[in-house]
Amino acid sequence: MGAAAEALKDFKGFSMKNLPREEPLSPGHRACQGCAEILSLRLALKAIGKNVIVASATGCMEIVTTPYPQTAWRVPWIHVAFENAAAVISGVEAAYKAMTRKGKMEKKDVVFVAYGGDGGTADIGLQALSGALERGHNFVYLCLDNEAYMNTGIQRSSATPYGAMTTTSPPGKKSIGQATWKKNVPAIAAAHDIPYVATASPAYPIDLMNKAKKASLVPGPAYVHIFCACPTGWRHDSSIAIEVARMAVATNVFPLYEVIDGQWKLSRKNPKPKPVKEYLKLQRRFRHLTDAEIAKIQQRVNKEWKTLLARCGELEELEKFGEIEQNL
Ligand SMILES: Cc1ncc(C[n+]2csc(CCOP(=O)(O)OP(=O)(O)O)c2C)c(N)n1
Ligand code: SF4
Ligand SMILES: [Mg+2]
Repeated sequence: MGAAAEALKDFKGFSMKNLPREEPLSPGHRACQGCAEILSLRLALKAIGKNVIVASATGCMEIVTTPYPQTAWRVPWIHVAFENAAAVISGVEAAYKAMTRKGKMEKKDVVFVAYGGDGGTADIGLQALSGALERGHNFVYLCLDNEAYMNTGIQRSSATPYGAMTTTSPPGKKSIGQATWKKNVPAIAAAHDIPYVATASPAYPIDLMNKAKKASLVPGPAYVHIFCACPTGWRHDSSIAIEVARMAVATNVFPLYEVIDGQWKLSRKNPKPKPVKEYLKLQRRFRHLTDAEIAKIQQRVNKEWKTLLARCGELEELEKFGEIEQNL
């Protein structure tokens, strides 16, 4: 049994009956109505608990929780630059280790958490993240992926999906919107051979909380990539963020899985995937897409789903999907 599996063997998981009551991130923040990013962060922190030190990259979740002189945080929280949340939490964790070893501080089960948006993770903070994962610091990294630089006005990132409209990938006569495919950051994290990697969605809140908790229990680095629907940037009604997030899973646009000690495991099978069109049509950032472009996206989603099924050893699912993919 690997180190992560060993650390998780007694973890029973949360259910509707034993949800934690604590709220490390309090109400009264200034996120937009219907924001799934703040909800995801709240759920993850609830699961991890109060005994935590949090480093926040610049981004929406920093801005909306700490308008000077107020803060929505009830736990120690450090605002760092856009690019270095993982480097800062590495330093905090190393200092804590040194001070407790020297007897200068009492040793408690402190969890070290860093979070960043997709821009702060997939782009500008990727080097700091990779370094921290490679050095093996004992910390949890939460990537809050709303698929663009929302805080500064909806600019594209490398995690923006193909075809999406952003202010720096505007669709027009010569542009279909974002021209590149979404960077697969969870796979990059997994390539560091760390104990725990997972994808999560606020549409499956208990699953999200269990994954955040597991990430905090394993020894060494853990990475959780959370799909955060953003009504403001994705141009959908503020009442449907969870519906959009659920549809991303139902269409295989954002599959849920874990990688524990290097073993890939699907969290949800999807015997009857819905066509990606069902997901795209909920959001105005995709409304300019032609049927030909949608077909191209469908093909890409199918290809990535098959790669994931193979990584997870789901050979029966892979065979069944081969029979139905032409109809999507
Ligand atoms: C070096 C540097 N470049 C640019 C900025 C401006 N900036 C602050 S937050 C941000 C975008 C954040 O995007 P993301 O990480 O995806 O988080 P989101 O706001 O979408 O949650 C940018 C460009 C900065 N603070 N520092
Ligand atoms: S812009 Fe998007 S991610 Fe940022 S606070 Fe508003 S809804 Fe949330
Ligand atoms: Mg973002």
